[in-house]
Amino acid sequence: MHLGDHHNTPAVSADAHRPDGTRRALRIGLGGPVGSGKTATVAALCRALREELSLAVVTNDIYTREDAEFLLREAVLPPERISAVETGACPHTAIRDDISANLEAIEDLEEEVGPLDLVLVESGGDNLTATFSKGLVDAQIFVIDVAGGDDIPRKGGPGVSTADLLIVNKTDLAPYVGSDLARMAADAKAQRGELPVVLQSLRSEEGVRDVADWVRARIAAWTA
Ligand SMILES: Nc1nc2c(ncn2[C@@H]2O[C@H](COP(=O)(O)OP(=O)(O)O)[C@@H](O)[C@H]2O)c(=O)[nH]1
Ligand SMILES: [Mg+2]
Repeated sequence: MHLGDHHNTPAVSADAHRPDGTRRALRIGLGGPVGSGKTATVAALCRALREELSLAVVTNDIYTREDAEFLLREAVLPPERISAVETGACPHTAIRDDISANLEAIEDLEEEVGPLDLVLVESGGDNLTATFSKGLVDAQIFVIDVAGGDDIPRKGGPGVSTADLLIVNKTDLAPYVGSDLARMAADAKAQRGELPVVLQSLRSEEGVRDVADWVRARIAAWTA
């Protein structure tokens, strides 16, 4: 289910080229609370897009490499296309303030397996306030889920209100946790205006389809 216009002008960070003059990959960040489905969405996007795009993933974990290991186990991409950044104590810092470890991981991927069309950067376990630096990613997706409480869209916060795409994940669980999807959609719209919202269940047949279409549109705008 799609709400709003998904053809907004991309927020493109300043330098679209690598030092050697070639166009770098479009970089999309995925943030949101622990357990909302970021890694599962990354895995589904890799499966949906890997035949048509050259892609790679950077994960951020606090002390472990669990997200990267999950993606490796699931074999969503060849191992050399998955890179893990261990962020230490504060996962916000690595995507917002000191982004050097992430930038280095992306540049290494571009060198080793490039040219790349797309790099997905998953943030480490964080809360509702973490957003990516515009120096690190060109667009950001914020992932929340229906089991986290249906008042989250109403409460807002920078991720919910300003991310380029908001995903309300796990709609299959709504009946079990008493979440009102229509209300979540309306609250999200009130916070976000024209910015798009996708309600999805990765357990359904459509799965990540709407989000994959949104990514395709961003890639088309990036390479135009
Ligand atoms: N029922 C249901 N479970 C999901 C869905 N998406 C992800 N999950 C599960 O939710 C848990 C947390 O997902 P994960 O992607 O690891 O969350 P992350 O911490 O945001 O990266 C895992 O057990 C996933 O299999 C969904 O759409 N529906
Ligand atoms: Mg994860």
